[in-house]
Amino acid sequence: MSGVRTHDKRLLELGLTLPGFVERSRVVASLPSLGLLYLAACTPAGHELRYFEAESDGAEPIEVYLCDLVAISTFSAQIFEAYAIADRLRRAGVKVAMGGLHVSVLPEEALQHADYVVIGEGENVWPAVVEAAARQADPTIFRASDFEPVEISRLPMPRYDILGDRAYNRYTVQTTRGCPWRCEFCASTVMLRAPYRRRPVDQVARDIAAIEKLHPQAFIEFADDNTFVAKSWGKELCRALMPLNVKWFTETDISAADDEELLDLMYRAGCRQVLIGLESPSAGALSGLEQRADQKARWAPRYAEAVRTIQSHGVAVSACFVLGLDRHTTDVFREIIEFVEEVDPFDVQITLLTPFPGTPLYERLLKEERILQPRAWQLCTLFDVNYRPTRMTPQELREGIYWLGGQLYSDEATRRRRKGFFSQFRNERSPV
Ligand code: B12
Ligand code: SF4
Repeated sequence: MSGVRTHDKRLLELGLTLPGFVERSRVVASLPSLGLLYLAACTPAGHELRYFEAESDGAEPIEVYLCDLVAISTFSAQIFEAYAIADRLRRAGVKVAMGGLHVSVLPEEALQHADYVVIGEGENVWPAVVEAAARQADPTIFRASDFEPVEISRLPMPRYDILGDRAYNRYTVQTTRGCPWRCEFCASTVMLRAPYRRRPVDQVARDIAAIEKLHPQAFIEFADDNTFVAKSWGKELCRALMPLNVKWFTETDISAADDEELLDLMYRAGCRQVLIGLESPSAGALSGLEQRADQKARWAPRYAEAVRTIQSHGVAVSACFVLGLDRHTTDVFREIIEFVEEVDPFDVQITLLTPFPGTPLYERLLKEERILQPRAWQLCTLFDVNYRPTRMTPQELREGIYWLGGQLYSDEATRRRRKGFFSQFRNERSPV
């Protein structure tokens, strides 16, 4: 399902006027679903495969009604659109299977709309779903844990070839699955409950080469949660990517800054930007947020230096902040501006604390009776407030993101940061 989602009207309006917002939504407006391309690669022989996008208006293309079985991949923000599509398809006699992050945590909810619901990673389950559909089996829930675990070194090549000629801004490749950390609010692949795994680097290179053959000079986005946890594997990956001469973007934690050889290799291998979840500019608000080792609070005192180190190697940092953590007062908006002006990350991303279903955060806020509209999954956009913060009101939080967005994404602020990035990069490169 294409497109980005926000319901907050003021933010939508701001999105149309602030250059930084517009630029970013253009980039992420549409990416293909890598999960579905993996399923396509795991489909038993003898079936014809087609890939369709339901556009941002939630409408499905008419051709989808010609299918016998439709696989829908789900995130929370679009789940009601997905259910509506599933209901229409089933009324027309088409079988529907659903999987992905949302239905993996709420399978019973999904089973009211789909014939087959899959919990967890889809690759090894999918042939059984296809087989169930072929024999018109009754609606049921499939659990990945009842099948062989997905062997990361034997993932097939995603079927990029079925995407047709739709122009995507970027194409996604996975190099790792999961993340070793456990942030309270995290709704990423970490939710699929498998451990952190790295792919063999030659297979990653194989997948990228396949994309480049179909779409020369395509920009690659790694659909990872945290790529460079293991530094020596990271270096191996970069060495394998160098000959491909591609440009790419990924998400990683701040520890990438600890290894300058890695940073150098990343730049030489085509890494042009990393997105890093700093979450808050200082340690105070971060304490307890990462629940395994309190890692984010431990890293925070080094944030400024780490961002500069990464950027000095030519890799731009998109610094991400989550607004509305329990220890945040309205001072946080100003603190973020101060951090950003001091450090000049190339890009900044601000989102609101979001209680995604299945996360420890959702459970805690529900218990504390702080969720404003329980089960309003359409608000899981990262830009809509659906809980009561502790040290400000929901409205103060909303006003805060409008104000901060205005400050951070103005032409002038964007230009200033970019200038800062290039001067950090140049200083490193010029002979002393
Ligand atoms: C790429 C990406 C996008 C792309 C999505 C392209 C697409 N059509 O899929 C774009 C840029 C469009 C996007 C947009 C948004 N995204 Co996004 N995105 C990601 C990202 C970085 C990677 C997803 C990915 O490709 N994973 C790799 C694949 C292989 O894994 P997978 O999708 O989980 O699939 C596996 C299983 O889930 C399962 N499976 C999946 N689908 C199906 C279907 C069936 C039938 C079966 C059997 C199995 C199955 O099998 C697959 C293989 O094992 C994730 C972060 C993350 N690491 O997950 C965030 C993430 C998914 N996005 C998120 C959000 C919030 C959004 C937006 C709401 C943001 C916004 N305000 O607009 C929108 C919603 C978009 C929409 N239209 O619904 C959240 C979602 C959390 C949640 N519970 O919903 C995540 C987790 C980021 C985060 N940490 O907050 N996003
Ligand atoms: S570091 Fe990022 S991906 Fe890992 S658990 Fe925390 S929020 Fe999730």
